[in-house]
Amino acid sequence: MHRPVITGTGVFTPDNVITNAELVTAFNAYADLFNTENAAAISAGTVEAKEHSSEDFIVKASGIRQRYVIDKSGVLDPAVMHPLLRQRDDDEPSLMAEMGVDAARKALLQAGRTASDVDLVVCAASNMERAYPAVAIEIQQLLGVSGFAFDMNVACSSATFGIQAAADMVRSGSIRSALVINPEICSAHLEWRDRDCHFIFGDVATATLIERRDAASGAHFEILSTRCATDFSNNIRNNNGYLRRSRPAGMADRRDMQFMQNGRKVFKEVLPMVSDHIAAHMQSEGIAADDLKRLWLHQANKTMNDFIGRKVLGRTPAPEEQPNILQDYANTSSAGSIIAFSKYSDDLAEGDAGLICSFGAGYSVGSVLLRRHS
Ligand code: CO8
Repeated sequence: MHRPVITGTGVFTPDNVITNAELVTAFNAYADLFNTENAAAISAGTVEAKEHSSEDFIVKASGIRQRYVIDKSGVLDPAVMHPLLRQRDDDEPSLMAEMGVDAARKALLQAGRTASDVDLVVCAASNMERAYPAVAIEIQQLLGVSGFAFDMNVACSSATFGIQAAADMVRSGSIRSALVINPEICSAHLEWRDRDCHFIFGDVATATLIERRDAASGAHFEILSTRCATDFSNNIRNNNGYLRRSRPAGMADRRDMQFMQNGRKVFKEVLPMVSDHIAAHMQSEGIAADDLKRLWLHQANKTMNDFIGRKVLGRTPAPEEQPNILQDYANTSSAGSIIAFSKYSDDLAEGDAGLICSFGAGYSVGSVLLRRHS
């Protein structure tokens, strides 16, 4: 049995930022346009008028101040309201692969490794650019990794579930090391025309390198244990999929083919699920609240994270104990907790324990208990 460790992480951040001010200006122009175009139906009561969005609401309800996106021109055009992404030739790297390769190279560099040290690539994300061939296998080829690769999807929990799969394989000896890569193009499955959710998501890619402890040359985090759980719910759902063509006509732009959620219910149901999950995981490993030096939580909502932090530690965590990145990146689905880990873990001391936890659609929750070694 080998002891799995995280030796490197990488984050790819798109060049384009959309601030809340820009987002709300575009949304409100779209709403005005919609209301003008549908004035007769709105006054007849057959179509509902669109209400304006507000910066104050967004910050108060979520803590989000801006988001990075691959394309902002389409998102901010009131006549378009979705990203405009060039159709790539089959011989070019696909977009998810390109983002994933960038993050993966940064993780390898941090660990002082090359592609030849890696046996497995997992592309774990909440949506895939195509059905097949697997994006992971394309990333494997672009990096020059031998061995094998596969895609997996557990929505927001994809990264932690991927880390569990990779860590178990390292532990058993079936692989030496794995890259778990999370390219999230959330902008392409977000409904930018719905004020209830248009502010929630952003684009990013993260990568985590998992190796055997005896191969690690520098500072690293030992994966003490992982825990995953799921419980079916329709409260976060997207009905897009390959059966679309087989359905009756008129289904090209249906609301439920983009991200749908009942945010209030998610908030209420997921909070106890996550708090209980983390408490049970820590208890089973004999880690007390006082032993935990850092919580790298899923980045969906600041109030949600404040609540979980208080529940887990039994007191209000200091900002550095539970770092948030959602104010800058918004919700980046599976990548959020890994961005927080990547940016806020270097300062931990030998022997310090920390926990990564992601949660979301499924419902799903995954946690990874770590110990720092220098
Ligand atoms: N501007 C102004 N007012 C608004 C806006 C807006 N933009 N949006 C809504 N309002 C109004 C509402 O209409 C409502 O008005 P009224 O009281 O008159 O009905 C009022 O403001 C309050 O609205 P809510 O009750 O909806 O507000 P909340 O305080 O509940 O905040 C949140 C909404 C932020 C969505 C909150 O409920 C939340 O964060 N919930 C948890 C969400 C969560 O964690 N979801 C996880 C999803 S991520 C995931 O699993 C990944 C899925 C795959 C990735 C998808 C990528 C696209």
